[in-house]
Amino acid sequence: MAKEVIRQYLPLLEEEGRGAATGDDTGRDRHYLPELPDEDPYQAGHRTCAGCGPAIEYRWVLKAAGPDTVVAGPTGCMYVANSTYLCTPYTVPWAHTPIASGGSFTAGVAAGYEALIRKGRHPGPYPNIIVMAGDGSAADIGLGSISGALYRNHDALFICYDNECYANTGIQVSPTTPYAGMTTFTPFGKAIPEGKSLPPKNLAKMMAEGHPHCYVATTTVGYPVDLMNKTRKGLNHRGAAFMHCFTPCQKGWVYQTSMTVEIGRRVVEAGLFPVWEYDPAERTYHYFHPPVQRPVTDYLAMQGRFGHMLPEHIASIQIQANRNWQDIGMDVPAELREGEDPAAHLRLREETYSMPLNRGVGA
Ligand SMILES: Cc1ncc(C[n+]2csc(CCOP(=O)(O)OP(=O)(O)O)c2C)c(N)n1
Ligand code: SF4
Ligand SMILES: [Mg+2]
Repeated sequence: MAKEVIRQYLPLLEEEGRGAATGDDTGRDRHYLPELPDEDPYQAGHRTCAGCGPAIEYRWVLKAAGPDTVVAGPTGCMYVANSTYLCTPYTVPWAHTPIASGGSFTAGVAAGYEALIRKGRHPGPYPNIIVMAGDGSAADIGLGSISGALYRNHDALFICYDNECYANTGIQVSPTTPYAGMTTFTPFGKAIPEGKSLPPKNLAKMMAEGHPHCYVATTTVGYPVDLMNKTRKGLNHRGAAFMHCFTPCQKGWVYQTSMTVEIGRRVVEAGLFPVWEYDPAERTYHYFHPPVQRPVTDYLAMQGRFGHMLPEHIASIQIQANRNWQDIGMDVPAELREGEDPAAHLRLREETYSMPLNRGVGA
């Protein structure tokens, strides 16, 4: 007789008090974390760049998931920089997959564990099964295989760590590269002064709208507790879950290495990366309303990849941000409305912007 497949349950971490997102007035408490597990299934000693956003995301995700976890990683920085010959930073089983097949590989792992447990050939419980794919993989080359696995509802967590470029092969444009983001394939010049002229693909909304039975969430490395709780909710969800995590790439975006977490917050406060959860039971979106709303220049001016932007490019990003504020049910303050006019801006490299309160070393 088939054995029962027992699932794990991961309790949620405390988000109130100093663990919650705080504003400029109350201090940003970027380094405060609640009681966390001691285990670090993603250990130090890997070879990602200093300040690498995806490495921070990997660490929090695997800390939240714990030791009874199996991970897959399609080709990208987080495969190449993490696994040199005979050496990986993982203390849990980990597999590299081709860039196109993160979804199908993970579907196979999930179906395999179910079968082994039912047949009594694995004692269980069912492990946490996670794939962490870059944006080039999840939003582009491997999109079909991830969509297929979500559609078939395999019990696993599918994550896109989004550094808004094909980083590993030399910072090429990807579908999630923002408008005006400079990459080696979208240089600015006389013909196209903004660099990238297309808007980014809205991957997370595509996944939620297209797979309404799945748990879908967005988060950033600027909100570690939110990131870990969404990891746990995705794993606790019986069936397929998808999480889109904004992860700055220090090398590709050109900013001070200590600013990765700050940029992960500012993108939300600038209205450029809405943080939300989609609940498949109610079929509704729950939007996070940040305590601070900033002009987009507070975010853009921290990064060299936007340094070429002209006033009309900044205004067009502010228009997009203002639409996002309305979409998530927030008012647009007059100051941000004024930013829709190119006459309100200088060239980006001449703009002044507010620096973070908690400056890190070297900031
Ligand atoms: C089918 C295929 N095309 C191209 C490549 C080359 N390639 C290796 S890593 C990489 C970049 C992947 O980008 P992303 O998924 O965003 O991960 P990141 O490097 O940014 O972490 C590419 C294009 C490949 N390995 N396989
Ligand atoms: S290039 Fe970017 S994503 Fe890749 S290791 Fe460096 S900081 Fe991380
Ligand atoms: Mg990428």
